[in-house]
Amino acid sequence: MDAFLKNDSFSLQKDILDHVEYTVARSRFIFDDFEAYQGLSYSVRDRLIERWHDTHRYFKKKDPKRLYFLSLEFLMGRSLSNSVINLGIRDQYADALNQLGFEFEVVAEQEGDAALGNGGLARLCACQMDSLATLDYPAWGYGLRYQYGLFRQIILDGFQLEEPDYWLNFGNPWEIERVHVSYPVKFYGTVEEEGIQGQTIKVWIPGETVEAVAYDNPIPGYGTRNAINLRLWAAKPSDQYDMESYNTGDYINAIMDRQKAETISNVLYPDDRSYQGKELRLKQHYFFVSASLQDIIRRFRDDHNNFDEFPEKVALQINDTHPSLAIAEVMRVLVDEEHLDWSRAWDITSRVFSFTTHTVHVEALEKIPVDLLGNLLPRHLQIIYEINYKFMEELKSMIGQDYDRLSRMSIVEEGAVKSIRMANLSIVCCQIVNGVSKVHLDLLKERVFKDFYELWPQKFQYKTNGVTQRRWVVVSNPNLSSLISKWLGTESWIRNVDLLAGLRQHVSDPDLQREWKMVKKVNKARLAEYIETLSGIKVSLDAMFDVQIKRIHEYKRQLLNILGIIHRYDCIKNMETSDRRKVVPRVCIIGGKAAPGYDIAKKIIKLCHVVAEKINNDADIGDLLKLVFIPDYNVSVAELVIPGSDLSQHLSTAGHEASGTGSMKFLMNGCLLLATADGAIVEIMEEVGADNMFLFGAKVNEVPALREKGASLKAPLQFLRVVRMVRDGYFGFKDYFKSLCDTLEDGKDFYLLGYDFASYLEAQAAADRTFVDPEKWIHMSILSTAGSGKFSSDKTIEEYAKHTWGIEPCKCPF
Ligand code: GL2
Repeated sequence: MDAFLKNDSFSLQKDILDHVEYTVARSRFIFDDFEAYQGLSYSVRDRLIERWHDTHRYFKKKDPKRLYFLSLEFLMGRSLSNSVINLGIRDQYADALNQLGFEFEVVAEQEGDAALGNGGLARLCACQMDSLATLDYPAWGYGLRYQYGLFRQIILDGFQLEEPDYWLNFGNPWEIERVHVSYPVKFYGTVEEEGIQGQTIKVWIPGETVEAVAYDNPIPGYGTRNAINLRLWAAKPSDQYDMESYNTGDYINAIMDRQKAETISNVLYPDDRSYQGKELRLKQHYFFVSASLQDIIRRFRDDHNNFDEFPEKVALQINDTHPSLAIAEVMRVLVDEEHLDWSRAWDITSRVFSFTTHTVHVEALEKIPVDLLGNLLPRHLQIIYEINYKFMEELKSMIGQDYDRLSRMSIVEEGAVKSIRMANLSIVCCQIVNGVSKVHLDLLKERVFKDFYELWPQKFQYKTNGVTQRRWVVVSNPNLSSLISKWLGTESWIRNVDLLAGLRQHVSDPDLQREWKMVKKVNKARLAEYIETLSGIKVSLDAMFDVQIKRIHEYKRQLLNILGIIHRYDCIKNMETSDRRKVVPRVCIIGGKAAPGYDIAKKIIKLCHVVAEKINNDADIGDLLKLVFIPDYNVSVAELVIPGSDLSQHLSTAGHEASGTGSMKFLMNGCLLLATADGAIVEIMEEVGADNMFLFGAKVNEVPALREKGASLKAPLQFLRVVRMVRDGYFGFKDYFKSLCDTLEDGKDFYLLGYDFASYLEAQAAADRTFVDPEKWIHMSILSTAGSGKFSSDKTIEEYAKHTWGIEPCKCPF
C-alpha cells in the first residue's frame, strides 16, 4: 500500500506550514514554538492516520483473531518524538523544522504529558501497546478518556498540593474524535421477567442512559507499517436522556442534568491501591466496559453470526480487576440479548477472557458493595450471583463442606458490608490468570490466591513485565542509542532486543568505555541543568547521581532512603576534615506523587524537603551531598532523569512489589541498581548477576517471620539515632513528623526499615567503593544494558500472544 503523503523535507515543511495556517489558524509567516509543535503534530498525525487506515483495512481483510486489551489506565506521556521515531521520519522532520527556523528538541518540549494513569500499571499498558504495534499483532486498546488526568503536584513550602491536570486545555492533536462511533450505556433501573417462546427471560429496564463517544489514538509500530488503535471513551449526554423534563418546561434544569452525564469520564482516581466503593468509580468501570464490548461485538458481527466462533476471533484481556464487570456484561449480552442458554454462554465467556493481576496486597483487591452494584447494575448483580451459585455448587462437589474455604473462595463476601470480590470473579471465569513476575506468581500461589491455586494450578502463570526500548532508550537517550547501534553494527536491537547482549563482547574495550562514560556525562549535564532551573541548586557532575523516582508509598520506602541520607550527612558532619576527602560526593534525587489522601506519604515528601533544606544550605557539606526533590514527576520527567542517573534505588520491602518496571528502564540505560530482592529485581539479578548490582535487605520468604518477632526485633543504633534526629526536631516540624516516626518504633515497623537499615548502608557503601573505580563502574553499567533484553515489553507481549491470547502477527504490507 503506497503512502499518499510524501516524506521529503520539502513536503514536510509544506505540510507543517499548511497545518499552522489552516488547522491552527496562525500565519505561516509568524508562529511560535507551540504553534510549530501543533503544526508538526498534525502533520505527523496525518501520516499516522494513513498507516492506521491501511492497518485496519488489512485486519478486516484477513480477519485474524484480535486481542482487545481492556484497561482503566494508560499512561502515554508525550507522543511526538515517539511517533516520528516509530514512523522512521524523525531526521526528516528535524531537517524540515530547521529550515523553518525551529529546533526539533525545543518544539518537542512544548508537548504536555497524557497522564491517564497513576503509575507503573498504567505506563506498562503504554509500553505494551507500543510492542503490540511493533510486533504486528492485531490488537486494540480500550480505556477511558479522562478530562482530568493524574493531578499535577505542586510543592509549596515542602508540602504537596494537588492541582487538576486539565490536559486537554491546549487541544490534543494525537486523538481523533469519532462522533459517529458512539454507544448508549445504561445504568440503574429494574429487571423484569418476560416470556418469549415459552421461555422466561430477564429484561433489564434501565433508568439512565449516557452516550459513550470514541476518541481514537493511533499507536504506530516501529519498523512496520502497522499502526494500531487505542480507543478511549468519553461520556456525553444521551439524546434519550430524560425527555420528561423538557416536556414539563424545566428547560434549564434539564440541560444541567444532561451535563452531569459527562462527569463519568471527568476524572482519574488518583489512588492506585485502595478502592473505596464509590459509585462514580463503578460507573466509570461499567461505562468503559459496556462501550468497549458493544464495539467489539459489533465488529465481530460484521463478519460472523455465530457466537460459538467468538473465542476463535476474540481475546479479551482484563488488566487488573477494574474491567472485570466485562465478564458479567458478556454473559448478559449472550443470555439476555442473544438468548443463548447459560452453559453455552458461560463456555464462550470463559474462553475469551484472561486476567492479569498487578498486586500482592490482598487488601488492595477490589470489592464492590452489593448494595451499590445492585442499584447501579441490577441485572449484572443477578448474573454474578448466578455465576457464584454455580461455582459454589461445583466447588462443594470437589472439596466437600469445607465452609471456611468455600467462604474464602466465594465471589460474594458476607460481612458487615456484603460485597462482590472482583478478583474472585475474574479467576473463576478466566482460563489464564497471570502475575507480573516470577516472585509475584509465587506470592499468588502461596498467599493471595492460595485456595484457587490449589484448585486450578494450571490457570496460574507469570509474565514478567517489560518496558519498551523505543521509548526508554531510543527516544529518551538518543546518544546511548546511537552508541549501542555503533558498537553492535546495527540498529536491529530496536526491534530485536536480544541483540543487546552483543555489548558483552565489547565490555572491556577502552574505546567503548570512554564513549559510554561520555554519553553519561552529557546526560548528567542535561539533568544538572534541569535541577538548577528547577531549584537553583548547582550540582557537581563528578558526584554520583543517585535516584529514586516512583509513587510515594510506605512499602516503596522512600523513608529508608531519606534516613540513609540523614545518616550520611551526620557521618560527614562528624568526620575529621582529612577524612572528608574520601567521601564520594552524591546528588540524591527523589521524585514522586503521593495519593491526595495518603497522609503518611505526604509527610515523607515534607521530610525530604526539610532534610534537603538543611543539607543543601550547610556550607560545611558543599558538594559532598545534595538532596533534590523533583516535583511533579511524570513520564517526560522520567525520560530526562533516567538517562542522567548513575545509581537507582528500588527499596520495597521484599514481598510488596508485584514487579516494578522503573528498575528496567534504569537498567536499559546502564544505571546500576541498588535494590531489595523483590518483584522483577530477582529476575534482573538472574540476567545481569548479583555482583553487577547492590542488593540488600530481608528476602521475601524471611519477611513474615521477621514480622512475627514484633518488638523483639531491635533496630540498630545508627537507625535509632537518625530517627531520633527527626523526632527531636533537628530538621524542624517536630510535631508534624511524630506520627511518621511512630511508624518506625520497635514492633510497629511493618515495612522493616529498622531491620534492613544496616544492610542498606552496606549496599550504599559498596556503591561508593565501586564509584571511585570508574572502570569497574562503567563495566557494570555496560553489562546492565547488555543484560536488559529480557525486560523489553516485546518479550512480555510475545509471551502473552503465544501462551495466553493465541494471536498471530498480521503485518500490513508496505
Ligand atoms: C503495579 C505494581 O505495584 C507494580 O509492582 C507493577 O510493576 C505494576 C505493573 O504490573 O503494577 N500495581 C499497581 O496497582 N500499580 C503498579 O505499579 N500502580
